[in-house]
Amino acid sequence: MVEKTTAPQDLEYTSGRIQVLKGLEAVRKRPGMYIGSTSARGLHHLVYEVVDNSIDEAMAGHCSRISVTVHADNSVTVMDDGRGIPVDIHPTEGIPGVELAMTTLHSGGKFDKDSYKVSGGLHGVGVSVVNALSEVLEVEIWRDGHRWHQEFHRGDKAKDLEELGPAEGSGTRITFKPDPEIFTDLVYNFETLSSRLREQAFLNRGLEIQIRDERPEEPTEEIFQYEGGLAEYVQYLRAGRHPIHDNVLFFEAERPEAEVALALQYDSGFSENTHTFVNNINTHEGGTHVTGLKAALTRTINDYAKKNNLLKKADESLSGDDVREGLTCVLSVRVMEPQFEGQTKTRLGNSEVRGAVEAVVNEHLASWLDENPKVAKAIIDKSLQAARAREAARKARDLARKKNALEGGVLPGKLADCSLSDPTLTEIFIVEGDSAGGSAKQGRDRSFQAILPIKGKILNVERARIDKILSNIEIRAMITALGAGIKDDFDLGSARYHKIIIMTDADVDGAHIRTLLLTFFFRQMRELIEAGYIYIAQPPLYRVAKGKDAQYAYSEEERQQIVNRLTNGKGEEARGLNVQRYKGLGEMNPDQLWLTTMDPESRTILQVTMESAAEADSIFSRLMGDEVEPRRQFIEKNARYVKNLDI
Ligand code: 0RA
Repeated sequence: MVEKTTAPQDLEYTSGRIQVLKGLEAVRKRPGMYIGSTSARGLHHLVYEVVDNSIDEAMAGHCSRISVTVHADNSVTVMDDGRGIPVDIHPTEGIPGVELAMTTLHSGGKFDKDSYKVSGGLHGVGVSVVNALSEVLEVEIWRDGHRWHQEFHRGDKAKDLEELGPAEGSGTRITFKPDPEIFTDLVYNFETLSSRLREQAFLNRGLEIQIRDERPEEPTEEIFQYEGGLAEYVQYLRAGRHPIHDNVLFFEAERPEAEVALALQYDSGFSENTHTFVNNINTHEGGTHVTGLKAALTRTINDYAKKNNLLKKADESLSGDDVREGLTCVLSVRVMEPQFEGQTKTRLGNSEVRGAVEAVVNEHLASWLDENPKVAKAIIDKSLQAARAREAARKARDLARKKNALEGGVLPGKLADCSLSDPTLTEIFIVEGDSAGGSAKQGRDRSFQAILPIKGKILNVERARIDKILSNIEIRAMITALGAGIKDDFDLGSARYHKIIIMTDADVDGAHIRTLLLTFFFRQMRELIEAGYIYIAQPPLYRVAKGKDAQYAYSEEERQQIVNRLTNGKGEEARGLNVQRYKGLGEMNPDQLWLTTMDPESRTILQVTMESAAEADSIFSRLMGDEVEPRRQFIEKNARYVKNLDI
């Protein structure tokens, strides 16, 4: 470090450097603070962080192609055709710009905002964090006719910046290998990466993003490039549902507070699919921009309906939920200094953005409705139907409440409740079929485990409207057992259990029922998923026994391992070996079910989380919409999907 003690400005840089050094050490000490976690989620975050830098370069108008390659050893290369990271010596730090970018935490504040901009990544931590958490990071730069190279190990410079020779064009290539000392999971999931890159391609119209997986014997490759941008995104998200108008509404508008882009389309379905972004970050938790959007939709559609005498009664009006039924919508906002709030820092807090979004949506939606009276009429008819169904459902609910109050018993008869009532201690198993339900009731620890058996296929909630959902017996049993209401009336604080464990057979039917249940929770009780209350039980596939020694296998590999262990490598043919395949939960006796699947001491359960509501949503739509083929494909590989939800 250069010693300078005279000018106050230099003092600042000196102390700045010290902070920097502490910075990268701090990243390795507490990686979770910077990338969220050191499991699969954090691992994937490294890629997003690097790609976000290239996307910034694209947003600045200097880059048109980005490629991401996962190599056989799970190292990753991100390459772009941008201007290339600067290599000249920084005037005050005395090192090349690229070295500064790679070794400096939060380089943004201290340097010229325009030329050393930090990325808009979720945590906004920049590429130095990726460097700190990589065993090796190599960067290659094409710039001003030269090719440059530099290498780092665990955040430390391993090689000085070196000129490799002449070059044509410009760009940056970063290759990093996540550090096994840091990450508990080192294997990239291709689906996870590609869905995120697809989303970014939709948000950045025209940008070409290529992803390549070199791990399989036959490398796979996908290219995402959408000239239609958000409008195309809406069509992708709408998936199998039937649109009620052909053209997607799309507009872009600029205001001093924010740049706003919106695309929307209505379909004949009953769900709402709104996805919102601020500076390309998915704002799962909503925020001021979403408030502005909702206010504008409700107001503009009501105004149009009144103005054109489409409401029957003088006092009839459409609620927010009514005007959003069957809506697929993507809102993308760019804000100069976004304030992110909330648990996962995905809620926009800037109050000035609300009015800006509301104003531009009011204006553009109103003229679109005026110009397309047939479409407007169809949307309002649909909203009116929603309003009437909602009213009918409310009446039915009131009636049901009164009936319950009269009869005294509130909980469903099929529920075998637990004796404890503290929800933080209790769990409920939702079990497919009465016979498995019986085993579960006998095998459970009744102090804290409740059992709710449900019959066969529950109602497909994606395709049913609220009044029908509420009249379904299985669904009603579930709602009352969980005790927290649904949709707008949902109250997480009233949930009667903090673990809700879906336990279905390990076969195709079981997978289907599990999907239906997940759809139900996703649509009607999303907060349960967000709170991490939903789990999937993992019943074993095999029981392998030799003499008194019995073990359970949860996968094919495990079965082989156990067989080899029990037979000293002789295999399935060994004498006295008994391999039983479980086709359903009902084949296990209560003790076995307890031991393998229910006992917190010995079981494994998968927590269902929502890293990307957008992706989960499109999967659900694809599955539950009108098209049959995607559903069939899904069900075939369903077990994998549930694991993916975890990332
Ligand atoms: C700051 C300034 C300039 C380029 C970049 C950053 C840049 C960073 C990354 C990270 C990945 N790819 C990138 N491409 C560019 C250039 C400033 C100039 O040329 O005037």
